[in-house]
Amino acid sequence: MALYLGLDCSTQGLTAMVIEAGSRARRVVFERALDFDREFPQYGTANGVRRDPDDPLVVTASPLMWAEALDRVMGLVARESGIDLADIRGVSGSGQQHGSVYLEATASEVLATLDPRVPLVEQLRPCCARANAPVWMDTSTSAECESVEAAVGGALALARLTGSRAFERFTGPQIRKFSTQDPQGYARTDRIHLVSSYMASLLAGAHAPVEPGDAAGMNLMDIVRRDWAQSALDATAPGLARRLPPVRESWTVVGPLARYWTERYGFPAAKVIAWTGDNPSSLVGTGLVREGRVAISLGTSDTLFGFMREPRIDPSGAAHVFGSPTGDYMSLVCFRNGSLARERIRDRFGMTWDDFSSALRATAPGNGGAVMLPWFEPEITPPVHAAGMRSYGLDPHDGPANVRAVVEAQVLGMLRHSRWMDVRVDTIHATGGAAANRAILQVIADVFDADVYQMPVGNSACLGAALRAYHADRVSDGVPIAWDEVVAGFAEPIPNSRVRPIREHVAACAAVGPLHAACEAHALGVGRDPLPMIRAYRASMEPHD
Ligand code: ADP
Ligand code: XUL
Repeated sequence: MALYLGLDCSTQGLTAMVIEAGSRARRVVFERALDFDREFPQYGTANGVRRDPDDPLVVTASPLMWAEALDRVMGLVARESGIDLADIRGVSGSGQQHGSVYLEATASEVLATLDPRVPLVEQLRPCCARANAPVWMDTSTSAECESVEAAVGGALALARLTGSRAFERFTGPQIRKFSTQDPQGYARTDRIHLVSSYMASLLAGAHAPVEPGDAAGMNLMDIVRRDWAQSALDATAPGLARRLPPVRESWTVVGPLARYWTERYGFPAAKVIAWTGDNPSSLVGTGLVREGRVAISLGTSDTLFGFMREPRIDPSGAAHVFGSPTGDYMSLVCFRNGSLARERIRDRFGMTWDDFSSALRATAPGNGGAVMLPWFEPEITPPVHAAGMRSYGLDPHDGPANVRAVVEAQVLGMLRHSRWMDVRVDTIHATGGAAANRAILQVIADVFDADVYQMPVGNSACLGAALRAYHADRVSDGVPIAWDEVVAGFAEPIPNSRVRPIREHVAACAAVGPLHAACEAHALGVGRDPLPMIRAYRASMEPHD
């Protein structure tokens, strides 16, 4: 039997999943999650992070908490899974992206000689050059973002080089801030890890490399060459190259599980595979392993992410391009006004979700040219700082028209702001709480002219990690396996969940696309008044004799 262990060190907790992967059986055999707040109260986290009381923009977590959680979850896998540990062939993982861990030179020796009798956290404590790891929720580096962009020739130049313009949460600007605010701490730092490469290092008992999926979230890696970009390193901090792990392929075997794990818990010397970021891992865990497939996650925020063969860049600078663990690329586009915007409209008209769905079904695609821009909160895509819903030609008292307006605006926005990917989307995997709503999925199918499938609820990042371990084990054994075959039977849509586009709806949605683009441009202050266009559209819709 071939078993693979996937781990996901996310913002709020650490999850372990064991899968059986082979020609005979394909199933999840064990899953266990540890919640940081509940299980490790001594670190004082709320939702897995700590906010600096003096500066709410600063958000961190302790790398020691992650080490302690890894130790505990490995013990639980050993004791509670009921599996024969000897069957585990590979271990990999995913981490929340962008967060960084700063270790002193003594870490190399400590990792290489981890004592199985002493808790991991005690052995690591002395080698942290910085007590706190800044995480992706930290937004305190605006000044650093500006200087990094200026030094490489502007935001677009940085996006072309690294896949993204500078973002506050990205690792490069965070490193720059640390190096200037705590030069002594930076001088003591021998190695800067991502959360992913740090956790892989603990498993292997040696400094692990980073891989292009997660390294693309640093503003430091050349997205085409998949290696550090010297101009970005120079723009960030002095002596940075020697402090970074090497960039290696996603399926790199870092080494066998360290003696710490084999002797303390009885694991075999299974292969430790490089870890990636949670979003690249979810790409695998939702089965997006070929071009034409994207996922739309309808959660608190909405995100669209998808597989790309080529490293294309969003010229507007709103989206990200990361490496894909398959060796290709992926896009990530975030829309802050997702479920919360839909809820605003639902609640304003006193509806249930069933009423909301009925309203969507009862209204015509194109909404008679009535347009909403649902920026109830400041928006990420497109960048909008001043919150406030805008509307054009929309009756504020017409509940059903407002329901259609909010959903069409969101989905047409997803299409418009993912065009730069230049990928013909034929299949969409829908996830997140609102993916339960098939009326919303119908709008997605009609706007994208693509089949939409519901994905089972589950930890797709953790599943992606276990599947990556399976893939890498096969590659390193010299029997490579196609990615479609890796995900088959695991990362598949719910049977019979397909929502097909309706031909007349597709045409109606395509016809209002330009109208929405014009309204958005006007609302952003870069376009003319769209009302004449709306009038012309409405006139064209009137029946002719
Ligand atoms: P998170 O991003 O916090 O993980 P989830 O993916 O769990 O969020 O999605 C939660 C959201 O799903 C809720 O905010 C709610 O608005 C939305 N939701 C749940 N059921 C429905 C439904 N039937 N129709 C539309 N939206 C729904
Ligand atoms: C992606 C991002 C988050 C984190 C945490 O850019 O910041 O999705 O990876 O999940």
